[in-house]
Amino acid sequence: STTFDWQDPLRLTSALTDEEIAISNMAREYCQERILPRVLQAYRDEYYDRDILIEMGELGLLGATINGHGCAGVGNVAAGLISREVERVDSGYRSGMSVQSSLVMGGIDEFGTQEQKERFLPGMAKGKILGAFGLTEPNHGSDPGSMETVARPHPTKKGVCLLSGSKTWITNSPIADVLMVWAKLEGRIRGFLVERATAAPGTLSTPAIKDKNGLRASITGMIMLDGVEVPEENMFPDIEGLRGPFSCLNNARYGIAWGTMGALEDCIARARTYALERRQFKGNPLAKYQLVQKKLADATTDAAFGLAACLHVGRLKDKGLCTPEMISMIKRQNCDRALVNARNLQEIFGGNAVSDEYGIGRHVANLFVTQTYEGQSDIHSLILGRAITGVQAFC
Ligand code: TGC
Ligand code: FAD
Repeated sequence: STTFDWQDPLRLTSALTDEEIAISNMAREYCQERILPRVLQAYRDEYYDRDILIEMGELGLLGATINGHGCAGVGNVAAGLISREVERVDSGYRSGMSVQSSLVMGGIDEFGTQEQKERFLPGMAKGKILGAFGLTEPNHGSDPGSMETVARPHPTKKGVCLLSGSKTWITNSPIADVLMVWAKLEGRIRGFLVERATAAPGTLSTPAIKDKNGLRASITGMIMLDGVEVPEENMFPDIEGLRGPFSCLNNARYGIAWGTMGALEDCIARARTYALERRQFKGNPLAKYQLVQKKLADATTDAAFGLAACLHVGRLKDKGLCTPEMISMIKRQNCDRALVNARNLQEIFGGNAVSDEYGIGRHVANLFVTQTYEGQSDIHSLILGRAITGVQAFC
């Protein structure tokens, strides 16, 4: 067709394979029919329904890019399209999925032993084993290299480490079965798979952080470790330093770039409907006014450009040609543009924007979080600035 489609302005669909379109449609149907009806109450109650991961597992949406171990083995573009559909409903649901898929399953797939992969990945792919990723600490967020959590060799038990320290703002931690904890062993950052079921009483706690004003449909907490015994078969054997956690983050940040465009597309659709229905001044719909049209034009353009960039980076990623800086670029740009546009579109709703029934305020609050986690936007500016100038500006 040669007509303009405001829901797909640059014809992203024309650049997708039949398989990618089928996966996207399947994810959309699930998200719109099964999780959209739950989100308003979940957000009000600050409740994360753990069954969502089981349902996603049944559809093959978890760890979707991983080959084998019960995972779907799809390409990076298909995985991005899944994130977009989940976040079209709510960033918190995409968050729970991202942590499970990109950070924890992705980390185990990339750095785990064969035994670790076989032990964790099939159950995680089904959503039966739930994961959390513990990097951020109370005193070290943007600068995880300064982390204080330590692993010490057990004084008497050979091949066992004792983990002590605390992690905060950890998605899924209160309900996770396996916590991927990054800690310093002899001064070097190493990755550990801490299993809740085997931790001695009193050594591990994962309190929830309540009363959030964003991402309320996702569960967030701390990880408090006080001499948790972790056997060496639960440590990643070969990866040392920040390259471990940052490699996991590359995949998750890529997914956020797609996801935030889904949230923005939902804001556009809601604002367009409202602008066509609401009438002010001589019975005219708000959509007739030029200032309102500009808000819709800006947001629709940014969503289309953001998705085109994601598609391009996804294709490069499939060919092994994607760099972390490309991911910083699309993560930063898409989170920033989604947040700015969502805030502008919120104005179209006038006072009704304040009612949670209209959905727009929820996206605005969530998108602030997406701009903050996995590297706040200014941190990604500095990553790009370093790559452009060769001079590092972090400290
Ligand atoms: P720097 O000197 O830059 O690097 C240290 C080592 O790491 C390697 N590296 C990477 N490797 C793979 N991919 C990347 N993207 C990498 N970036 C760096 C680097 O090559 C080096 O390796 P080696 O072998 O030479 O040691 O480290 P720095 O300490 O100067 O880093 C600065 C900075 C700002 C880039 C970094 O600390 C940063 O990105 N900060 C942001 C922190 C962050 O993103 N935290 C995320 C926490 S997890 C989370 O938020 C999950 S939310 C999930 C959800 O709910 O959806
Ligand atoms: P800070 O590092 O204190 O930064 C505060 C501000 O200062 C930011 O704007 C930052 O850009 C700026 N700043 C810092 N340093 C510089 C500098 N050198 N130059 C210029 N500006 C600078 N973490 C996990 O490990 N796992 C999770 O699952 C996880 N889930 C999260 C879920 C939620 C809901 C939230 C809110 C956070 C989550 N995080 C998680 C933590 C998140 O990654 C951190 O909040 C984020 O990395 C920022 O760290 P910080 O909050 O300590 O902010």
